[in-house]
Amino acid sequence: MITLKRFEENTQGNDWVVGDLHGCFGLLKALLREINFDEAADRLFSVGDLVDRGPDSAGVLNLLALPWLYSVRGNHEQIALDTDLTDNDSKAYYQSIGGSWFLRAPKLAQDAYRKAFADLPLAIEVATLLGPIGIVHADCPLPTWGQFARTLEDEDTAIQLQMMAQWSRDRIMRGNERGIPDLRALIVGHTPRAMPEALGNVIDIDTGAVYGNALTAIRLWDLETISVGA
Ligand SMILES: [Mn+2]
Repeated sequence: MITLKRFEENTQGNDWVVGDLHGCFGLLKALLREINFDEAADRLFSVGDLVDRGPDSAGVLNLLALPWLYSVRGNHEQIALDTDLTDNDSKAYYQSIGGSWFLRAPKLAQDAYRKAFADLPLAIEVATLLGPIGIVHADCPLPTWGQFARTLEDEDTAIQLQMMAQWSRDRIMRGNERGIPDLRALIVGHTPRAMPEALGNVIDIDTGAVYGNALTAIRLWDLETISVGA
């Protein structure tokens, strides 16, 4: 299922979005301390790519069980879903991009990982006082969020949109500053940058935690970023 999940405004606490974790869950703990995360009132959204390459990927089910954490599905979760475990080339590809933790796991565990990843939405929309904020792993593949949301309901085209939403680096490569006019901001990851980087109102918060750089979170009410590590 290719879905967009909508959240009401958080009137009790702060909403944050964290960048690509890739199994760096220890660094996430440090980040939560740094932002004084309040588990009773705050919400943590994720741009996806929770797993692969990093040390704690096998613990992802504990992360996804946290009642205050909500993630979109990144290209790495998608690859865990799509890898053909009877095909050596397919497995070799996943291995080459950090999937050995998954390939080594017992069949029952692989099934549990896949069930959890299949449940993740492709996109999240969060209401804030200053307007809606979109969250997707790589990019909004259409000029407006509204078009994207509507087109996702059409199953024939949704699969192409899913690919672009999880993989596209087109906006960042072209330096396209047009932004997404019907959102307050779009928060993405997928393309590691030295610092959080805004193109128009599209903000990439992947600061390459798994490559020894920083892990970044952005607070939704003021779009302030905080990084730990590096
Ligand atoms: Mn990615």
